[in-house]
Amino acid sequence: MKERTLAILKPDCVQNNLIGDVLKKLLEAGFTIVGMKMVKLNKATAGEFYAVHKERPFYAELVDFMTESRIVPLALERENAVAELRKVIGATDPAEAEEGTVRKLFAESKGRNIIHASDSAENAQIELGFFFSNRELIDNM
Ligand code: 3AN
Repeated sequence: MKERTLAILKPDCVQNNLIGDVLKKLLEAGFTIVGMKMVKLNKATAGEFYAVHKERPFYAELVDFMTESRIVPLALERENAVAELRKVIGATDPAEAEEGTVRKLFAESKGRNIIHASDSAENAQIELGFFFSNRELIDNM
């Protein structure tokens, strides 16, 4: 069954002119882009998005990074989208990511790691709702 998940092309992706390269990898991996926008988060909104990481030592750094510049939230669709996207992006730390993954190819560190992907079907629904209205994601407006 087709499933949807959320990806975010992070500030380092936008700053380093890698939007096109990363989108190409995602499309080659069989994802259909069903929603796409460019936004700039403020500290409050970025903090809300990453609220689950509030107690982690890197939380402030993460919020600062995600508000450095514009980002590109993407609603992506394919069979088994959540798990397949995690595979395509690779491990959080690019040094540990497998060859050919987005983070191995383009990311510089654990913090500045190019792309976010929802980690479960449940979080995908919540995170899609954070950036896209139902209306934006229906196929026949
Ligand atoms: P993933 O993005 O692979 O799901 P998580 O959920 O462990 O990774 O971490 C959420 C985000 O927090 C990561 N995308 C990364 O940008 C950031 N992060 C994780 N670990 C660190 C760290 N040690 N230092 C700085 N940022 C980190």
